Formats: sequence, C-alpha cells, structure tokens
Amino acid sequence: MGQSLQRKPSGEKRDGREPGETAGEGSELERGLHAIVGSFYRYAEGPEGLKELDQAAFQRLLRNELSHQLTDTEHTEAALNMFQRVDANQDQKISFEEYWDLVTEICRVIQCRHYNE
Ligand SMILES: [Ca+2]
Repeated sequence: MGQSLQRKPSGEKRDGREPGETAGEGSELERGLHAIVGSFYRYAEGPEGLKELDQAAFQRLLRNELSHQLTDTEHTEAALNMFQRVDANQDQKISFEEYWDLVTEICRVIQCRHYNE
C-alpha cells in the first residue's frame, strides 16, 4: 500500500483515459482487468473508438505481453497463423472484440493448467 496521492477514479468520468493512472488502484482483479484492456490500447492504432491491431502491432503484443502464455510467439510464422485465427472477420486487423476472444481463450488455458483439479 503506497501513498494515496493519486486521484481516485471513482467519482470521475471514464473519458479521462489514463490507463496508467487507474491501473495501479483497486483489487488484484480490477488491476488485472485494466491491464487486459490497457494492453490492447497500448498497441492499437487508428481513429478514436476504432483502434485496432495490425499484424505488426499484434506480433509486438504477443512477443512483449504474452510470451509466457503462448508458445512460439518468437516465430513469425506461428504469430501469423495466430493472427489469421484471431482475425475472425478476416479484415487483417484485430479489433478489441477479437482480442477479447483471444483473452477468453488464454483464460481457459490458464484455468486448465493451474486450477483444474
Ligand atoms: Ca478483424
């Protein structure tokens, strides 16, 4: 528990988008959820409300943020295959919804590996 110099997000509108500001507060789950959403937007590009990941951005996200969960993130071909699979509507971009499906999948893997008794 550190100092509470930061503003509390509770009374604020959500349009003050500073993921870093809110990510450090709240429960472990809340911080985790912020990290999931924030990770997408750290790599996504495009107009407001339509930010998406292109192939290069998706590969950077895999390599930098998911290298321990996903095997073969170093291999370009494996990353390309994953891109094709995650890109459900085949528009060569990963939307937040498509990213979310990947997150769901990873959560299932974590559940199987670590909590499936
Ligand atoms: Ca897509």
